[in-house]
Amino acid sequence: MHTSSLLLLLLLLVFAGAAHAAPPVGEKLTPEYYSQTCPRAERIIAEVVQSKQMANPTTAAGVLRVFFHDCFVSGCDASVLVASTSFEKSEQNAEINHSLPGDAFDAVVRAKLALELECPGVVSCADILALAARVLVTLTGGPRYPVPLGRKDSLSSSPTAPDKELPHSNFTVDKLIKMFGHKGFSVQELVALSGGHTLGFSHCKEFADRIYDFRGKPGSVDPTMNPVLTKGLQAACKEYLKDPTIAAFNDVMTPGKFDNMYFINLERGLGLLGTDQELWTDARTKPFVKLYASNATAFFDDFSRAIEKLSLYGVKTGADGEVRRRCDAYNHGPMPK
Ligand code: HEM
Ligand SMILES: *[C@@H]1O[C@H](CO)[C@@H](O)[C@H](O)[C@H]1NC(C)=O
Ligand SMILES: *[C@@H]1O[C@H](CO)[C@@H](O)[C@H](O)[C@H]1NC(C)=O
Ligand SMILES: CC(=O)N[C@H]1CO[C@H](CO)[C@@H](O)[C@@H]1O
Repeated sequence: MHTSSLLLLLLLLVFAGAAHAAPPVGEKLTPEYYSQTCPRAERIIAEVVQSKQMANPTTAAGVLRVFFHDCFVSGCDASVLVASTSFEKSEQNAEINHSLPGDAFDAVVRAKLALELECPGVVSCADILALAARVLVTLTGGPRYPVPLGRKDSLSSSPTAPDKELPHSNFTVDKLIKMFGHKGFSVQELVALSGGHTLGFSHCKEFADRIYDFRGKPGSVDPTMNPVLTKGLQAACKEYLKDPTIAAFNDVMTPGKFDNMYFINLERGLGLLGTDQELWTDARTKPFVKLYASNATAFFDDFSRAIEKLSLYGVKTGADGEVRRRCDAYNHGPMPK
């Protein structure tokens, strides 16, 4: 009597423990996930995003950033792609999304359309985004890293999560380390992933305090910024309050090329965002900046491992998600407008 109820309790505990520890029901992710059901998936995605990148060279940076945002907010589940409707607000309503580039969304939508013709209802939007990011990193000169497949698309998208889950350009290194650490990423992985800022641009408001009113003092500038860059940015951003679309390249030297120049820049005070430059100031992150500035192979190796890990963050499998028919809406149907 006693022993059997104890056994039952133990069994319950074991099962409860297992339910917590094990990944959600469903298959393990593998690069061969579509080899039977949609063998040309990868090639189709590559073709579509390559031609998009040729027509619009800002696509690569946009897709990489959207992928990062997708993964950090509730896992790599295409929740970032869901459009807000008048009935249901999505992540796209978050303040931080307001600058997510339309070209990136367009690239995914086009790839999805092509895939739905080839093998309808098979390839998830989360996998398309993950593969598109890899294709574009490689195309711009970066490493070709493995992308395990089999992500399902989310059944929800929270309009308040992005502002809580994503780093801001005014974060301290301490806050960055805490946020990445909370999600299971080391200091070294934080620095390697920050190398994504070798591509793309940031709007003036993201670094305006560094060039116009550092620490709230009008007219003062961030002393860690190279004065040549400060002068250039002050001129470029002069009208940014009137025209919020004005932006500057994250990597001022080789903006369209995926390379380790971002880290070399930091050594010279040429980081654009406060969070970029502080990786060089802070003793915990500096050694990795040094390493990646001096050794591009080390950067590519570590970036590859870190972004593959990022691509597995919080993924949904089995009944925890679905394969959306279109990337901007759940399959339970568009809500009436
Ligand atoms: C470490 C913390 C990070 C912070 C604080 C941060 C912040 C930002 C900010 C403020 C922008 C400019 C947005 C705009 O003005 O439109 C930006 C752009 C960008 N971020 Fe990050 N980011 C971080 C990490 C990452 C990571 C891990 C990746 C990818 C691996 C990434 C990829 C990008 C890319 C590619 C752009 C350029 C987007 C474009 O040109 O369209 N960022 N980031
Ligand atoms: C950092 O930026 C965010 C978004 O722009 C803003 O809401 C927040 O108040 C800022 N935090 C600090 C400490 O300035
Ligand atoms: C650069 O990094 C790679 C990969 O970690 C390593 O194998 C190589 O020895 C390093 N090169 C130098 C010159 O340190
Ligand atoms: C609320 C909002 O502005 N959402 C935007 C998020 O980004 C996409 C892509 O640029 C826009 O289409 C949304 O309007």
